[in-house]
Amino acid sequence: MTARNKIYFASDIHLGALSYTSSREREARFVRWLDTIKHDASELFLVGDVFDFWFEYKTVVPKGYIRFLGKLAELVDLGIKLYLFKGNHDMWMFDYFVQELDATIINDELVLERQGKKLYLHHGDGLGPGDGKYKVLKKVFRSRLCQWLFERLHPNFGVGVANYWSRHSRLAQKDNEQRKSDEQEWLVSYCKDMLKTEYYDYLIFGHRHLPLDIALNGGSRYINLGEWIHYNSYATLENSVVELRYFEPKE
Ligand SMILES: [Mn+2]
Repeated sequence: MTARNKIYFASDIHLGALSYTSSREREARFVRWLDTIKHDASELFLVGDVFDFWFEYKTVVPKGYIRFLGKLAELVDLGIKLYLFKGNHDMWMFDYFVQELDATIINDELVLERQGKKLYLHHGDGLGPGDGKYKVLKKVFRSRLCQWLFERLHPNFGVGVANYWSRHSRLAQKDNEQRKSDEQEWLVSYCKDMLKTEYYDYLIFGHRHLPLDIALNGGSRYINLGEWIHYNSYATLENSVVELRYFEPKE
């Protein structure tokens, strides 16, 4: 029995995305990864967009993902603490995972200290300069009224429309994301701004869909967790160091 001395971070698995077959294949891969971490993980942070779409009705949740949810339950039952961040695709998680998985749901950012390091975590949507349209949309989508109205739609229609919309998001585009200059990597700008007033050792995000580990001023690092369609990327915190890693790399 190994010690539970590692913390794991992953994001943007987008379960349900692209096609049923590709989602099932990705789910199986992610479950294999969860199997490899279950003996040494103390905490698991899923930093948003785990689902390509999620909505909880009062008595009903979306179909699918049973192996993934079963595996999460197994990890939680082994004593691993689970954190689920709301992403821009799955902001409508309410109390189902709190009830079933003892998960802590994070609405926006989470600041915490682990292994003597100060961490800042956020999915990454709606931060930094620009993207004004999305910032407004996020406020609307997250409002109780919007949720209440969506809940009134029949799921066959509501989830149908949502899935149609998801399928036309940037994930559906064929090309991988490309690294931009630091000035154009808007989360880098956001981190640099934040670091002017508060020190963090690691600033960890998803949303960018590109695994990144960028040194910032003063020894801080910006980590982007990438995604699970092209990269199978994740990060670990072990011996006070955060490292970006790849599960079952293609080459
Ligand atoms: Mn995403």
